[in-house]
Amino acid sequence: MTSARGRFLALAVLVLAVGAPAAAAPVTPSAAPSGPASIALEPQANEFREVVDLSGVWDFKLDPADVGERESWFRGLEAPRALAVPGSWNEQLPDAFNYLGPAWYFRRAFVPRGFKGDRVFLRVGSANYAARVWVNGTFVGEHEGGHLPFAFDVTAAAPAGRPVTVAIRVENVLKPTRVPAGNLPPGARSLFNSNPPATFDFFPYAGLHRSVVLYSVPSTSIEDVTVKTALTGDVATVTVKIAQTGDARRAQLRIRGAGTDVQTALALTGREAEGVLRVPRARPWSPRDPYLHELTVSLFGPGGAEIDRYALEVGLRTVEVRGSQILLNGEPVFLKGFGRHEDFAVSGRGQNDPVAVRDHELMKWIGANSYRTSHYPYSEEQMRLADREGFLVIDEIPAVSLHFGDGEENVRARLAQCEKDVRELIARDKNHPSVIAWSVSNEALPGALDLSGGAPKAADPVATAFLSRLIDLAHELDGTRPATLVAIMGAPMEWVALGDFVCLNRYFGWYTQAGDLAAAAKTLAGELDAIHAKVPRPIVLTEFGADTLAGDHSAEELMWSEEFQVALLKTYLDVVAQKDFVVGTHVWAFADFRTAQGTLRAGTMNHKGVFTRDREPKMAARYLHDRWTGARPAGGS
Ligand code: GCB
Repeated sequence: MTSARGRFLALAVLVLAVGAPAAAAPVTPSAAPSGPASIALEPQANEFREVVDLSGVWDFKLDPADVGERESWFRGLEAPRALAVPGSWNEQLPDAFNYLGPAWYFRRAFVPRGFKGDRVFLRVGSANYAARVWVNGTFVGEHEGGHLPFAFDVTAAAPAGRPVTVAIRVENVLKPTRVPAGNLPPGARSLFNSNPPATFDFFPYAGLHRSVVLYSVPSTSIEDVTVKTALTGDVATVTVKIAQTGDARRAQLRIRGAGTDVQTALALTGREAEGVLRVPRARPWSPRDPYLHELTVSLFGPGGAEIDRYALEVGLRTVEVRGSQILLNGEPVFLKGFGRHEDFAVSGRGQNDPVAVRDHELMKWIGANSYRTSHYPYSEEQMRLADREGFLVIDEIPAVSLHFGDGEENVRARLAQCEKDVRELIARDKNHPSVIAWSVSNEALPGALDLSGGAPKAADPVATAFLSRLIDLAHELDGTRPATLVAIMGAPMEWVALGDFVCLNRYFGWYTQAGDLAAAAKTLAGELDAIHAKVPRPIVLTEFGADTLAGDHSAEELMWSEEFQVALLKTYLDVVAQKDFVVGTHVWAFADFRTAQGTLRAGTMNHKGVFTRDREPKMAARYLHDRWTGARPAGGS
């Protein structure tokens, strides 16, 4: 048993530490009085809280000479262009497709009078990759890392009942020290030789990818809520830990739904308190019945009046790894689904709710019950969709293609960023019933890559310590979910063994043994057995697939044809059906997606989608639908 795993099991019986506050990069003290604020609770509107969504068309300007800050562009942009938020700039502006340097967003808004007397925050859902923020010309803070929110207290900078300006400088310069990395020095390991020089197989879209909101909370308010659920017989125990800002002395917890209405009072003597709600005849959450209860947390003032409230949708469920199985509510579960991307024409990586809804509908149609947020955290809206539609999500930080051969300093910088990502992800997503596991990396790269399926080489201890640290951190922050990492073909066994369950990406029959599916089946079967013999834990096949040009057909099942994609998926699913320790299959990928330019990617796209980029089904979609919905018997896989 590895130390990471051992520690997880020990931690599982301890009370969970409260979600860590957001850890944005430190800001220049003289310029930013308040520092980063907690991103744990998504802003919501009710009698005590207000939200102003600044989505829409903003002023925008590229800053290739990086003069904006010196020339005070934060006060307004001369000759601005129009750009939609949320949305990447790369496909909205045809001349900026490959541009990843600094650019400025600016807009005017109004701080509602109703914000008076409250604390006011500006929250950015995702800025890829680094952002610096000004409100009414005052620098309020900065943040590194795409895909996760950050917020600043702007009460002083944005008085209620007055106009306000918001300026955000965003850049996505690819650097070896970033996560994921790019622009590696010559000789450093990278799987791709692409333009832009990413180390990963998806386009490095840049910009404000999710909403920017101004919101208010009362001066004494709920800052964080952490929910843990347990099931004993038909009774659910809901343990709720709250943190407040201010000095309320009394709180109330209430859970409603499925004929239940249970509440409990909570005495507060400091910042944090914990209470337990018992729900008799509980209706557990599951993919088959994704029922959500409403949990409300209220704070009361000295006179007994309610002064703040926060509502959360809660699923009563448990997740556990036991032996070679993943258990949901105590029952073995098989994960059927996909690796996906937030990717669509024109909006790029920008939050696109209609596409997210269609994706979840198509996944339900096809018979899927699970997906991985490959290769970065998805929008909060998607996580709520997963909760209500009943998907089992492996929630991943942006640590794709980690490499370790470019010196201690760079490795240390990436570790710090990964740790920050793990903290921010768990702070944001810890209460979603859909999230069944944390993934702390995808395809970390060994020094020497061997794709043959033979015995892997020994690991670089620095890399093992890096990955192990991330698994340990996920366990420290959340004792209720397994943590894992996704292993590339040929990854050292030391890495494969770090997760509470094993995740493998395999491309036999495509990148190796090209077009030979009989050989691929043999290699896959042998390798699964060999890995399970060494690491007797459940295995999820987190990627397998074939690039497929929609409309390309061949009776001989030739590579790139729709027939070949069906044949490859069938080959893998048939092998898996013989291995009861394989508890999940995620096809790569749900839909075709944009990549950087390179010789491997025709049309600047990865074509391994079962759906095209505009979500039309390839033959494989019908095949999976028949197989996964039981229209064609095929074991549990
Ligand atoms: C992988 C990566 C994924 C790629 C995929 C491919 O192993 O995890 O990001 O897109 O292979 O299609 O090559």
